[in-house]
Amino acid sequence: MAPIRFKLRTLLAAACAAGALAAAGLAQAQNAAPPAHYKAEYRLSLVLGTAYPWGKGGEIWANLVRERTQGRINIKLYPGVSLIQGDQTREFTALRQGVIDLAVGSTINWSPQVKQLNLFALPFLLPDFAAIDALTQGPVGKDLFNTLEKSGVVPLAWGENGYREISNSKKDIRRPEDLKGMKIRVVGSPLFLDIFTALGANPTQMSWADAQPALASGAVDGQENPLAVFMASKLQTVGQKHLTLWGYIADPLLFVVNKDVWASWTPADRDIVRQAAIDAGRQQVGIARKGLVETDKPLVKELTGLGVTVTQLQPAEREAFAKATRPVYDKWKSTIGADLVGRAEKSIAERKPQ
Ligand code: X2X
Repeated sequence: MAPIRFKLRTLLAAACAAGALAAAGLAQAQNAAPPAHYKAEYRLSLVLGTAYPWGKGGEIWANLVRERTQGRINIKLYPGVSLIQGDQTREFTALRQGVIDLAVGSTINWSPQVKQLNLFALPFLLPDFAAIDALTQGPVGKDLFNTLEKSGVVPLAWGENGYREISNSKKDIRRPEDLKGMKIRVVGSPLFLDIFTALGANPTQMSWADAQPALASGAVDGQENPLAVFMASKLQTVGQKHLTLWGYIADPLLFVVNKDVWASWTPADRDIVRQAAIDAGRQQVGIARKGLVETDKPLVKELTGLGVTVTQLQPAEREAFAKATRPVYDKWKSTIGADLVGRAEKSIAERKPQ
Protein backbone atom coordinates (compact mmCIF):
# COMPACT_ATOMS: atom_id res chain seq x y z
CA MET A 1 0.00 0.00 0.00
CA ALA A 2 2.79 2.32 0.85
CA PRO A 3 3.95 2.82 -2.70
CA ILE A 4 0.43 3.65 -3.79
CA ARG A 5 0.01 6.20 -1.02
CA PHE A 6 3.29 7.69 -2.06
CA LYS A 7 2.09 7.86 -5.64
CA LEU A 8 -1.13 9.47 -4.56
CA ARG A 9 0.74 12.08 -2.60
CA THR A 10 3.00 12.74 -5.55
CA LEU A 11 0.01 13.04 -7.80
CA LEU A 12 -1.66 15.43 -5.39
CA ALA A 13 1.50 17.50 -5.13
CA ALA A 14 1.79 17.56 -8.89
CA ALA A 15 -1.84 18.61 -9.22
CA CYS A 16 -1.31 21.38 -6.68
CA ALA A 17 1.79 22.57 -8.48
CA ALA A 18 -0.08 22.58 -11.77
CA GLY A 19 -2.89 24.50 -10.14
CA ALA A 20 -0.47 27.04 -8.74
CA LEU A 21 1.17 27.37 -12.10
CA ALA A 22 -2.20 27.84 -13.77
CA ALA A 23 -3.12 30.46 -11.17
CA ALA A 24 0.16 32.26 -11.72
CA GLY A 25 -0.41 32.12 -15.44
CA LEU A 26 -3.86 33.54 -14.99
CA ALA A 27 -2.54 36.32 -12.79
CA GLN A 28 0.03 37.16 -15.42
CA ALA A 29 -2.60 37.15 -18.13
CA GLN A 30 -4.82 39.37 -15.99
CA ASN A 31 -1.87 41.63 -15.44
CA ALA A 32 -1.29 41.96 -19.15
CA ALA A 33 -4.92 42.18 -20.22
CA PRO A 34 -6.37 45.67 -19.78
CA PRO A 35 -9.43 46.13 -17.58
CA ALA A 36 -12.55 46.00 -19.72
CA HIS A 37 -13.19 49.74 -19.55
CA TYR A 38 -9.75 50.69 -20.93
CA LYS A 39 -9.83 52.12 -24.44
CA ALA A 40 -8.19 50.15 -27.22
CA GLU A 41 -6.29 53.31 -28.18
CA TYR A 42 -5.53 56.59 -26.39
CA ARG A 43 -5.08 59.65 -28.56
CA LEU A 44 -2.03 61.84 -27.99
CA SER A 45 -2.10 65.27 -29.58
CA LEU A 46 1.05 67.06 -30.80
CA VAL A 47 1.68 70.07 -32.99
CA LEU A 48 4.94 68.72 -34.40
CA GLY A 49 5.65 65.10 -35.34
CA THR A 50 8.61 62.83 -34.88
CA ALA A 51 10.89 64.74 -37.28
CA TYR A 52 11.10 67.30 -34.44
CA PRO A 53 12.32 67.01 -30.83
CA TRP A 54 8.72 67.76 -29.77
CA GLY A 55 7.25 64.73 -31.57
CA LYS A 56 10.14 62.54 -30.42
CA GLY A 57 9.10 63.30 -26.85
CA GLY A 58 5.59 62.02 -27.58
CA GLU A 59 6.97 58.92 -29.26
CA ILE A 60 9.30 58.11 -26.36
CA TRP A 61 6.44 58.55 -23.88
CA ALA A 62 4.05 56.34 -25.86
CA ASN A 63 6.68 53.61 -26.27
CA LEU A 64 7.65 53.61 -22.59
CA VAL A 65 4.00 53.38 -21.54
CA ARG A 66 3.29 50.55 -23.97
CA GLU A 67 6.33 48.57 -22.77
CA ARG A 68 5.82 49.17 -19.08
CA THR A 69 2.08 48.38 -19.13
CA GLN A 70 2.64 45.35 -21.38
CA GLY A 71 0.34 46.95 -23.92
CA ARG A 72 -2.55 47.68 -21.54
CA ILE A 73 -2.24 51.36 -22.42
CA ASN A 74 -1.78 51.85 -26.11
CA ILE A 75 -1.07 55.45 -27.15
CA LYS A 76 -1.27 56.66 -30.72
CA LEU A 77 0.30 59.92 -31.88
CA TYR A 78 -1.76 62.57 -33.67
CA PRO A 79 0.75 65.17 -34.90
CA GLY A 80 -0.29 68.33 -36.68
CA VAL A 81 -2.99 68.74 -33.99
CA SER A 82 -5.10 66.70 -36.41
CA LEU A 83 -7.74 65.92 -33.76
CA ILE A 84 -8.67 69.62 -33.82
CA GLN A 85 -8.15 70.30 -37.53
CA GLY A 86 -4.78 71.97 -37.01
CA ASP A 87 -6.07 74.71 -34.74
CA GLN A 88 -3.41 74.50 -32.06
CA THR A 89 -4.86 77.18 -29.76
CA ARG A 90 -7.93 74.98 -29.26
CA GLU A 91 -5.87 72.05 -28.01
CA PHE A 92 -6.26 72.79 -24.31
CA THR A 93 -10.05 73.04 -24.52
CA ALA A 94 -10.24 69.81 -26.53
CA LEU A 95 -8.08 68.11 -23.93
CA ARG A 96 -10.37 69.21 -21.13
CA GLN A 97 -13.42 68.10 -23.06
CA GLY A 98 -11.99 64.67 -23.83
CA VAL A 99 -11.65 65.07 -27.59
CA ILE A 100 -7.97 64.50 -26.82
CA ASP A 101 -6.80 61.91 -24.23
CA LEU A 102 -3.20 63.01 -23.79
CA ALA A 103 -0.96 65.74 -25.14
CA VAL A 104 2.57 66.98 -25.26
CA GLY A 105 1.66 70.62 -25.67
CA SER A 106 3.28 74.02 -25.73
CA THR A 107 2.78 76.68 -23.07
CA ILE A 108 2.26 79.13 -25.95
CA ASN A 109 -0.69 77.26 -27.43
CA TRP A 110 -2.41 76.83 -24.06
CA SER A 111 -1.77 80.37 -22.84
CA PRO A 112 -5.04 81.75 -24.28
CA GLN A 113 -6.89 79.48 -21.79
CA VAL A 114 -4.36 79.39 -18.94
CA LYS A 115 -3.07 82.93 -18.52
CA GLN A 116 -0.29 81.89 -16.10
CA LEU A 117 1.41 79.99 -18.94
CA ASN A 118 2.20 83.35 -20.55
CA LEU A 119 4.99 83.50 -17.97
CA PHE A 120 7.53 81.89 -20.32
CA ALA A 121 6.68 84.41 -23.04
CA LEU A 122 7.53 87.45 -20.93
CA PRO A 123 10.13 89.06 -23.17
CA PHE A 124 13.72 88.50 -22.02
CA LEU A 125 12.76 86.89 -18.71
CA LEU A 126 14.88 83.80 -19.41
CA PRO A 127 18.61 84.46 -19.97
CA ASP A 128 19.75 80.84 -20.37
CA PHE A 129 18.78 77.16 -20.13
CA ALA A 130 19.49 77.15 -16.38
CA ALA A 131 16.78 79.80 -16.01
CA ILE A 132 14.21 77.61 -17.79
CA ASP A 133 15.12 74.69 -15.53
CA ALA A 134 14.94 76.89 -12.44
CA LEU A 135 11.30 77.53 -13.31
CA THR A 136 10.10 74.17 -14.59
CA GLN A 137 11.99 72.09 -12.00
CA GLY A 138 11.40 74.43 -9.05
CA PRO A 139 8.51 75.86 -7.03
CA VAL A 140 7.15 77.85 -10.00
CA GLY A 141 6.78 74.62 -11.99
CA LYS A 142 4.82 73.11 -9.07
CA ASP A 143 2.58 76.19 -8.90
CA LEU A 144 1.84 75.92 -12.60
CA PHE A 145 1.03 72.22 -12.22
CA ASN A 146 -1.50 73.17 -9.51
CA THR A 147 -3.01 75.76 -11.82
CA LEU A 148 -3.28 73.23 -14.63
CA GLU A 149 -4.89 70.73 -12.32
CA LYS A 150 -7.45 73.31 -11.26
CA SER A 151 -8.05 73.99 -14.96
CA GLY A 152 -9.08 70.37 -15.39
CA VAL A 153 -6.09 68.43 -16.78
CA VAL A 154 -3.47 66.23 -15.13
CA PRO A 155 0.07 67.57 -15.69
CA LEU A 156 2.87 65.03 -15.36
CA ALA A 157 6.15 66.38 -16.70
CA TRP A 158 7.95 69.16 -18.56
CA GLY A 159 9.62 69.04 -21.95
CA GLU A 160 10.91 71.75 -24.26
CA ASN A 161 10.23 73.21 -27.67
CA GLY A 162 13.08 75.67 -27.15
CA TYR A 163 14.30 79.23 -27.33
CA ARG A 164 12.47 81.06 -30.08
CA GLU A 165 14.72 82.85 -32.54
CA ILE A 166 13.49 85.24 -35.18
CA SER A 167 13.92 84.77 -38.92
CA ASN A 168 12.82 86.75 -41.97
CA SER A 169 13.22 87.00 -45.71
CA LYS A 170 14.24 90.69 -45.85
CA LYS A 171 17.32 91.60 -43.84
CA ASP A 172 19.52 90.94 -40.83
CA ILE A 173 17.97 92.06 -37.58
CA ARG A 174 20.32 93.64 -35.04
CA ARG A 175 18.28 96.49 -33.61
CA PRO A 176 14.56 96.92 -32.84
CA GLU A 177 14.40 99.42 -35.75
CA ASP A 178 15.24 96.60 -38.16
CA LEU A 179 11.87 95.02 -37.42
CA LYS A 180 9.97 98.12 -38.37
CA GLY A 181 7.00 97.34 -40.62
CA MET A 182 7.95 93.68 -40.98
CA LYS A 183 5.06 91.22 -41.16
CA ILE A 184 5.74 88.58 -38.54
CA ARG A 185 3.67 85.45 -38.05
CA VAL A 186 2.91 84.72 -34.37
CA VAL A 187 0.73 82.27 -32.47
CA GLY A 188 -0.72 82.11 -28.98
CA SER A 189 -2.07 84.83 -26.77
CA PRO A 190 -2.25 88.61 -27.38
CA LEU A 191 1.06 88.90 -25.51
CA PHE A 192 2.78 88.11 -28.81
CA LEU A 193 0.90 90.85 -30.61
CA ASP A 194 1.97 93.27 -27.87
CA ILE A 195 5.65 92.31 -28.10
CA PHE A 196 5.92 92.69 -31.86
CA THR A 197 3.82 95.82 -31.92
CA ALA A 198 6.14 97.36 -29.30
CA LEU A 199 9.06 96.55 -31.62
CA GLY A 200 7.40 98.34 -34.52
CA ALA A 201 6.62 95.15 -36.48
CA ASN A 202 3.31 94.03 -37.96
CA PRO A 203 2.39 90.80 -36.13
CA THR A 204 -0.26 88.52 -37.55
CA GLN A 205 -1.68 85.47 -35.78
CA MET A 206 -1.95 82.16 -37.58
CA SER A 207 -1.50 78.46 -36.93
CA TRP A 208 1.71 76.65 -37.77
CA ALA A 209 -0.07 74.84 -40.59
CA ASP A 210 -0.94 78.20 -42.19
CA ALA A 211 2.43 79.79 -41.39
CA GLN A 212 4.49 77.73 -43.81
CA PRO A 213 2.49 78.55 -46.97
CA ALA A 214 2.28 82.18 -45.78
CA LEU A 215 6.07 82.32 -45.59
CA ALA A 216 6.43 80.62 -48.95
CA SER A 217 4.08 83.05 -50.71
CA GLY A 218 5.58 86.08 -49.01
CA ALA A 219 2.27 86.92 -47.30
CA VAL A 220 4.40 87.27 -44.18
CA ASP A 221 8.09 88.23 -43.96
CA GLY A 222 9.15 86.38 -40.86
CA GLN A 223 8.44 84.07 -37.96
CA GLU A 224 9.93 82.98 -34.65
CA ASN A 225 10.57 79.36 -33.67
CA PRO A 226 13.32 77.22 -32.12
CA LEU A 227 16.25 76.39 -34.41
CA ALA A 228 15.36 72.69 -34.41
CA VAL A 229 11.96 73.64 -35.85
CA PHE A 230 13.56 75.95 -38.43
CA MET A 231 15.91 73.15 -39.44
CA ALA A 232 13.42 70.28 -39.67
CA SER A 233 10.91 72.51 -41.52
CA LYS A 234 13.67 73.72 -43.87
CA LEU A 235 12.55 77.32 -43.51
CA GLN A 236 15.53 78.47 -45.58
CA THR A 237 13.68 76.95 -48.57
CA VAL A 238 10.75 79.34 -48.03
CA GLY A 239 12.97 82.41 -48.14
CA GLN A 240 13.95 82.62 -44.47
CA LYS A 241 17.59 83.56 -45.01
CA HIS A 242 18.10 85.93 -42.07
CA LEU A 243 18.12 84.49 -38.59
CA THR A 244 18.79 86.38 -35.37
CA LEU A 245 19.65 84.62 -32.13
CA TRP A 246 18.04 86.82 -29.52
CA GLY A 247 16.48 84.19 -27.18
CA TYR A 248 13.63 86.54 -26.34
CA ILE A 249 11.38 83.80 -24.95
CA ALA A 250 11.46 80.05 -24.42
CA ASP A 251 8.73 77.53 -24.95
CA PRO A 252 8.50 74.60 -22.53
CA LEU A 253 6.26 71.64 -23.32
CA LEU A 254 3.88 69.91 -20.95
CA PHE A 255 3.07 66.20 -20.79
CA VAL A 256 -0.56 65.96 -19.66
CA VAL A 257 -3.54 63.60 -19.51
CA ASN A 258 -7.28 64.27 -19.63
CA LYS A 259 -8.77 64.08 -16.11
CA ASP A 260 -11.36 61.35 -16.78
CA VAL A 261 -8.89 59.19 -18.66
CA TRP A 262 -6.48 59.55 -15.74
CA ALA A 263 -9.21 58.57 -13.22
CA SER A 264 -10.09 55.51 -15.30
CA TRP A 265 -6.62 53.96 -14.90
CA THR A 266 -5.55 51.79 -11.98
CA PRO A 267 -3.20 53.47 -9.47
CA ALA A 268 -0.37 51.20 -10.68
CA ASP A 269 -0.95 52.24 -14.30
CA ARG A 270 -1.09 55.93 -13.32
CA ASP A 271 2.31 55.55 -11.64
CA ILE A 272 3.68 53.99 -14.80
CA VAL A 273 2.29 56.73 -17.05
CA ARG A 274 3.60 59.48 -14.76
CA GLN A 275 7.10 58.00 -14.46
CA ALA A 276 7.21 57.39 -18.22
CA ALA A 277 6.31 61.07 -18.81
CA ILE A 278 9.09 62.20 -16.48
CA ASP A 279 11.62 59.91 -18.18
CA ALA A 280 10.46 60.91 -21.67
CA GLY A 281 10.50 64.60 -20.70
CA ARG A 282 14.06 64.40 -19.48
CA GLN A 283 15.20 62.68 -22.67
CA GLN A 284 13.20 65.08 -24.81
CA VAL A 285 14.79 68.19 -23.25
CA GLY A 286 18.20 66.68 -24.08
CA ILE A 287 17.12 66.20 -27.70
CA ALA A 288 15.71 69.75 -27.90
CA ARG A 289 19.00 71.27 -26.69
CA LYS A 290 21.23 69.18 -28.91
CA GLY A 291 23.48 71.31 -31.09
CA LEU A 292 22.90 74.40 -28.95
CA VAL A 293 24.52 73.64 -25.61
CA GLU A 294 27.88 72.58 -27.03
CA THR A 295 30.36 75.49 -27.14
CA ASP A 296 30.64 75.53 -30.93
CA LYS A 297 26.83 75.24 -31.39
CA PRO A 298 26.88 72.71 -34.27
CA LEU A 299 23.24 73.43 -35.14
CA VAL A 300 24.07 77.07 -35.85
CA LYS A 301 27.01 75.97 -38.02
CA GLU A 302 24.74 73.63 -39.94
CA LEU A 303 22.26 76.44 -40.64
CA THR A 304 25.05 78.73 -41.81
CA GLY A 305 26.11 75.91 -44.13
CA LEU A 306 22.62 75.97 -45.64
CA GLY A 307 23.04 79.60 -46.64
CA VAL A 308 21.29 81.20 -43.68
CA THR A 309 22.89 84.37 -42.28
CA VAL A 310 22.92 83.90 -38.53
CA THR A 311 23.20 87.04 -36.40
CA GLN A 312 24.19 86.49 -32.78
CA LEU A 313 23.24 89.52 -30.69
CA GLN A 314 25.79 90.92 -28.28
CA PRO A 315 24.51 91.50 -24.73
CA ALA A 316 24.14 95.26 -25.32
CA GLU A 317 22.17 94.64 -28.52
CA ARG A 318 19.91 92.19 -26.72
CA GLU A 319 19.41 94.76 -24.02
CA ALA A 320 18.02 97.23 -26.58
CA PHE A 321 15.26 94.74 -27.42
CA ALA A 322 14.60 94.09 -23.74
CA LYS A 323 14.27 97.82 -23.11
CA ALA A 324 11.89 98.32 -26.03
CA THR A 325 9.61 95.52 -24.76
CA ARG A 326 9.80 96.40 -21.04
CA PRO A 327 6.35 98.08 -21.00
CA VAL A 328 4.87 94.85 -22.39
CA TYR A 329 6.63 92.87 -19.66
CA ASP A 330 5.22 95.17 -16.99
CA LYS A 331 1.70 95.09 -18.40
CA TRP A 332 1.67 91.28 -18.64
CA LYS A 333 3.27 90.82 -15.25
CA SER A 334 -0.01 91.86 -13.66
CA THR A 335 -2.12 89.81 -16.10
CA ILE A 336 -0.11 86.67 -15.34
CA GLY A 337 0.00 87.48 -11.62
CA ALA A 338 2.62 89.72 -10.03
CA ASP A 339 3.16 87.11 -7.31
CA LEU A 340 3.91 84.30 -9.70
CA VAL A 341 6.18 86.47 -11.86
CA GLY A 342 7.96 87.72 -8.72
CA ARG A 343 8.62 84.14 -7.64
CA ALA A 344 9.87 83.30 -11.13
CA GLU A 345 12.25 86.27 -11.10
CA LYS A 346 13.58 85.14 -7.72
CA SER A 347 14.07 81.53 -8.87
CA ILE A 348 15.99 82.80 -11.89
CA ALA A 349 18.17 85.15 -9.83
CA GLU A 350 19.06 82.23 -7.52
CA ARG A 351 19.57 79.63 -10.27
CA LYS A 352 22.56 77.33 -10.32
CA PRO A 353 24.74 77.71 -13.42
CA GLN A 354 24.87 74.62 -15.67
O1 X2X B 1 3.28 77.27 -34.00
C1 X2X B 1 4.44 77.32 -33.58
O2 X2X B 1 5.18 78.29 -33.81
C2 X2X B 1 4.97 76.16 -32.77
C3 X2X B 1 5.04 74.94 -33.64
O3 X2X B 1 6.23 76.45 -32.28
C4 X2X B 1 4.03 75.97 -31.62
O4 X2X B 1 3.17 75.14 -31.65
C5 X2X B 1 4.14 76.88 -30.48
